[in-house]
Amino acid sequence: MPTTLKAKLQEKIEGFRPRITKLTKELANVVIDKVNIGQAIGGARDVRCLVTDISYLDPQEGIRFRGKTIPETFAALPKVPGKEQPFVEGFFYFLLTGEVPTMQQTQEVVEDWKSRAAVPQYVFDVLRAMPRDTHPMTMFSTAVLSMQRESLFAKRYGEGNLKKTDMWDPMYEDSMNLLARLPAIAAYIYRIKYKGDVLIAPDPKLDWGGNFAHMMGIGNNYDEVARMYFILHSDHESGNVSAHTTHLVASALSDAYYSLSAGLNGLAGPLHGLANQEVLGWIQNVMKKLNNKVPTKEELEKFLWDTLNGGQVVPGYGHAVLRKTDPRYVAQNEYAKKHLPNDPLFQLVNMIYEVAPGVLTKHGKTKNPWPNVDAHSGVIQWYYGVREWDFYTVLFGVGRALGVLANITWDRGLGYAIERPKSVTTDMLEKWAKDGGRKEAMDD
Ligand code: NMX
Ligand code: MLT
Repeated sequence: MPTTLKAKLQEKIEGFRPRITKLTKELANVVIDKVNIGQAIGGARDVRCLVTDISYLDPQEGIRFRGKTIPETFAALPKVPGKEQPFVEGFFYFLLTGEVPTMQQTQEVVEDWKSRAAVPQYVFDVLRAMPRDTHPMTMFSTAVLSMQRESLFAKRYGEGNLKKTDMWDPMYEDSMNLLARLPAIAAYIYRIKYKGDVLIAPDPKLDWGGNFAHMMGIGNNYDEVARMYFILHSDHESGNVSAHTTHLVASALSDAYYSLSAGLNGLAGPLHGLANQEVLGWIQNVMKKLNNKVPTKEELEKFLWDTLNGGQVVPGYGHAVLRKTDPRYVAQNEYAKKHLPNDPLFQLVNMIYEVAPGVLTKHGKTKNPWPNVDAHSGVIQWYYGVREWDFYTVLFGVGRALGVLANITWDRGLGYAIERPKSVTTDMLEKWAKDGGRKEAMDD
């Protein structure tokens, strides 16, 4: 008997298919974008060639999950009893189906994930075999990949009779199994790396976010931070490196384990998810240079210029799509105003917000001088006692898994093709530049 979530997902996928069939069979030649040389060399920026209905990023407004802004999303979802933040389980139901679940439907996902949460012992053995100075993102990605032997998708595909229209089913099962296990894996990495190998067993009474906080060993309402953080980091449409990589790898019909592990490797880059650790490193460096004195605005301005003149980026600022302050930054800022208003690091982050956009604008390179999600996330973690900042990207990764796994489940539901853009040579670009453009493209 499928759960409500699975039955609802099947209904949604089947209802959606005729739209995709019409678009690919009858309307495939409708032009939606053109590509220039700058975009071909410059990371395909702004080229509209990916499709997802799970989230959409407007450059001015920021992210909407299934059509809802961040405040609307948080307001709509069922809350954990006695808490302010929603269940992550209910949020996943919403991402996957586009419908806000009832409390009962949410509880069903809570129970479903609990029933799948046991992490195989060999995963812990693999982590233990790794040198303890290995970056936690390497450990996290390796742990995910090590479980690939569990893939139901790979098993069903290997049996030779998995129909294309049925592929979403084992992809969904793999995604649910993976999600259920990620909090325990992430907390295990944290505890063996930084907490003297003293492990904390899961508490079967707790929800996904609550159990994560419990296994991390962090109290003082850190469960609320965990829920907020995972939801905020979940999805940012399809073109960012982690989402795109996960989608790309899954497009070869690689299973969810291969795909998520690949996406996490992309997230581990300093221009992407690692920026949250870089921000804390940057701030600590400033404080160290000032013998732990809080900098003045003038001192801060000088440090920003030193970073830029040293040929480095200011971490946590700028974005490939956004042209305003990231609403994920705003959401965290509001949380911090309420729960840690007097924290010196929070005050410093606010001061950076007052100074950095002006400096970046004067510097004149970035198209967006405003902060992104990573400018804020480390500060809240630091306040709650998670001070090992090289762990921060793992937290991003646990959250990002929600979005990318929902996406690849839908990819299989809608039968999206293997991804294979066309490359050209530099000689070709130079010739087309001389000709005033590629003739065939201009004729279209
Ligand atoms: N500090 C200094 N220079 C910057 C910054 C920044 N924060 N942001 C962009 N630039 C530079 C960029 O390096 C590029 O220089 P060049 O022409 O010499 O190559 C120029 O400005 C134009 O870049 P943009 O078109 O504004 O940005 P792009 O879309 O290429 O890159 C980021 C977007 C996010 C990679 C870039 O803004 C950046 O490196 N930011 C700092 C790192 C960061 O916070 N990353 C996290 C992003 C969010 N996330 O979680 O993934
Ligand atoms: C993300 O959340 O993936 C980042 O903001 C990067 C992006 O969207 O390009």
